[in-house]
Amino acid sequence: MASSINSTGNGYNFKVVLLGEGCVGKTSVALRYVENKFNDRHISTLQASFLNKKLTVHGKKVNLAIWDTAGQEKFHALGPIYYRMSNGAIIVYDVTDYDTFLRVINWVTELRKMLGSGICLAIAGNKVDLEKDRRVYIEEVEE
Ligand SMILES: Nc1nc2c(ncn2[C@@H]2O[C@H](COP(=O)(O)OP(=O)(O)O)[C@@H](O)[C@H]2O)c(=O)[nH]1
Ligand SMILES: [Mg+2]
Repeated sequence: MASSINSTGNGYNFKVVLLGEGCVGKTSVALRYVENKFNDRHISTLQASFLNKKLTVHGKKVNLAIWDTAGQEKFHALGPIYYRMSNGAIIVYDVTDYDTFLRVINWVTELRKMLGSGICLAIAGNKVDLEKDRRVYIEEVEE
């Protein structure tokens, strides 16, 4: 993605957006990945629109901007600014909440509407530590 190289030439900038129903753990996934932290409460007050992670991939510097919602996902109203110029998206569901898995398809539809079908997309089942409360099984997900 040469278009994502920045003007100073010292690395690639990629933007990834987090999507999915409220409380599935989007903010937690981002915080765990970027700062290796976990908070057992719903972090609804997080105002920052994105977290930055610096990586080296095959010897090349990458600045990853991970965009997180501030709760607007409840209304399925993230708006064009949220999606603008994204290189990829991660749709998160909660393995203990079947409804959040059913809604993954709505998020795929929304994403395609905003960004077309060329986008790099990953789907993540979160809260796998709560195995005894699992409602979404991998066989069905793969299907
Ligand atoms: N047990 C468990 N709880 C989680 C996990 N990820 C998030 N949570 C909890 O789920 C709730 C919602 O998480 P949050 O990140 O605010 O979800 P968001 O609304 O999608 O951003 C919080 O109480 C988190 O602590 C996980 O992997 N395991
Ligand atoms: Mg959140």
